[in-house]
Amino acid sequence: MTHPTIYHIPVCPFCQRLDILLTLKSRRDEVDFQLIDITHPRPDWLLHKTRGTTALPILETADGHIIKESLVILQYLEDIYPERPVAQRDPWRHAVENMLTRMDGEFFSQGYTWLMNQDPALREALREGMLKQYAQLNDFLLEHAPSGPFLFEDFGWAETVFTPFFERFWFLEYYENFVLPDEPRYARVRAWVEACIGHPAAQQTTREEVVKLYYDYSKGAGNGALLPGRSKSSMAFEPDWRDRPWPPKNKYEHSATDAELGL
Ligand SMILES: N[C@@H](CCC(=O)N[C@@H](CS)C(=O)NCC(=O)O)C(=O)O
Repeated sequence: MTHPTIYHIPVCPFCQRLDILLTLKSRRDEVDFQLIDITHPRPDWLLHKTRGTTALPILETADGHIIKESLVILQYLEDIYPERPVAQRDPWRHAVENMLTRMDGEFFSQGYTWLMNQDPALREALREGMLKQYAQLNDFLLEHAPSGPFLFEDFGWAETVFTPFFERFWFLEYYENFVLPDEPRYARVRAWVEACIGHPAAQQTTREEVVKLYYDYSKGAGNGALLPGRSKSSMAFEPDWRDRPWPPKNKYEHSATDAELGL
């Protein structure tokens, strides 16, 4: 093997981070990307590589070592392809982007928890929780990068980490009618989100793909799990999402069948 190999799941936000970083470095073609179908149990050869863990992405180095965790893999790629650095080199600037990067976990969990919620009574609290996350990002950006749109001059490390979530949260617009209110307290983060989503290196997915593939998540079934009465997950490779209809939006009132989802 001469190139590193990344084992990844389509539409996985953590996997998209790696694709974005490599695209920024113009190194996308130097890594082999191997798709894994999340709707089937992991194959034995893959479990052997991971010593039993199932989360992806993982990277296999050219000499056969396995690296797990998207942020660790990002750093490895940054180190082996040091030209066109994406992370900041100045210690203070690097600390700033790391502080922002560390806010990714709560942001991700809030969005996915809301998407997977099945209790309409919790909707308002989940919406508030999501707004709080955006307000925290807004505050951070106002302190460290008031003029923007990015944290520093260009789309960089923090943008690579967050943009896949901004794009996944199209599912909140669709299934939860969530829009960031047009208010000054979200203006800075809104400019950041828009600039991130519009960047040429972050075009690996679309609103339509996210909305269609994440239908089952919106009904509470994550990671390719099967919902009652269904024989196929919305995360399945076939039929291609482009050939499927848009799913029903009323997740609290209705459970779509395979046929309604074009599966
Ligand atoms: N902290 C991990 C999270 C990776 C993760 O949760 N990946 C999901 C796909 S989006 C996954 O593999 N889920 C299936 C599983 O864990 O078995 C990272 O940053 O790489």
